[in-house]
Amino acid sequence: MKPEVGIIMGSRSDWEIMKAAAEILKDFGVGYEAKVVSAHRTPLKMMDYARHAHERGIKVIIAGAGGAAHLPGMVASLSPLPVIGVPVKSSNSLDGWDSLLSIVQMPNGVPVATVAVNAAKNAGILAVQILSTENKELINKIIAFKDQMRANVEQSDELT
Ligand code: RP5
Repeated sequence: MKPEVGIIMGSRSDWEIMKAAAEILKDFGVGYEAKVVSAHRTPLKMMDYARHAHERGIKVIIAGAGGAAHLPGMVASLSPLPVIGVPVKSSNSLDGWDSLLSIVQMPNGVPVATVAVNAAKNAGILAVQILSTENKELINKIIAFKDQMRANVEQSDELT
């Protein structure tokens, strides 16, 4: 399947969290690619990825990183694509706060749509929703997904 979503992360160690984005994209039948692209360790690769992803048919980028998480913001500064940031509570993280704040507190003009700490699944859902604005089949799948979620809650809303 042709990748439409680029999932990138600062380290292989982020995959344990970031694979939830890949799983939800698989569930919705959306093609993706997943790569390690580090703002600090491979900055030139990051620049190349951010500047050219849209030319290869990527439509949304999901970027996850922990600690001093510069990857989502730097990619957003270089790419015309929407970037969804996933703060990862990594081994070098101050409980996820450092990553969350460095991803969410972007300057005006360079947005990163930031999800909750470790919420790669939500990043995947948001990517599908962005793609679904131009794709009737995907929007119907999102409607069905929400219906199912509501039904699941309603079926088990009694507490004993
Ligand atoms: C960040 O540092 C990465 O995104 C990762 O979350 C964290 C730790 O990386 P490793 O030392 O495990 O490679 O740049």
